[in-house]
Amino acid sequence: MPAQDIGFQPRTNGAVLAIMKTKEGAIMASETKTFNVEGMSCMHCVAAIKTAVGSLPGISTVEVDLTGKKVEVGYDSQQVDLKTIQDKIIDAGYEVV
Ligand SMILES: [Cu+2]
Repeated sequence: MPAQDIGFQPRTNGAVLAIMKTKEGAIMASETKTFNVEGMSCMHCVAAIKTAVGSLPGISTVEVDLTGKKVEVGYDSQQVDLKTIQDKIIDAGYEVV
C-alpha cells in the first residue's frame, strides 16, 4: 500500500509558521517576514517603524535591525497581508527594497 498524502505541504516562501494561542484563547497563525528597509538612521526611526507597523491588526512582533536595515514582522496572515505592512512602512517615510 503506497504512503498516503496527509495534506501537509512544505512552505517554500521562507515564512515561518507557528500556531499560537492568545491570552483570549483565540488561535492565531503567525508567520514572520523580513523586509529590507532603507532610510532608517537612528532610534527614532526604529520607534517610528515599530509604532506604525504595530498599529496594524494581526501584528505580533516588530523587530528592527538598524545596521542590517531589516525589519522582521510577526503577523497573522488571516488579519493582515504583506502589502498592507509594506505600505505602512512606506507611509512612515521609509523605502522597502
Ligand atoms: Cu531616525
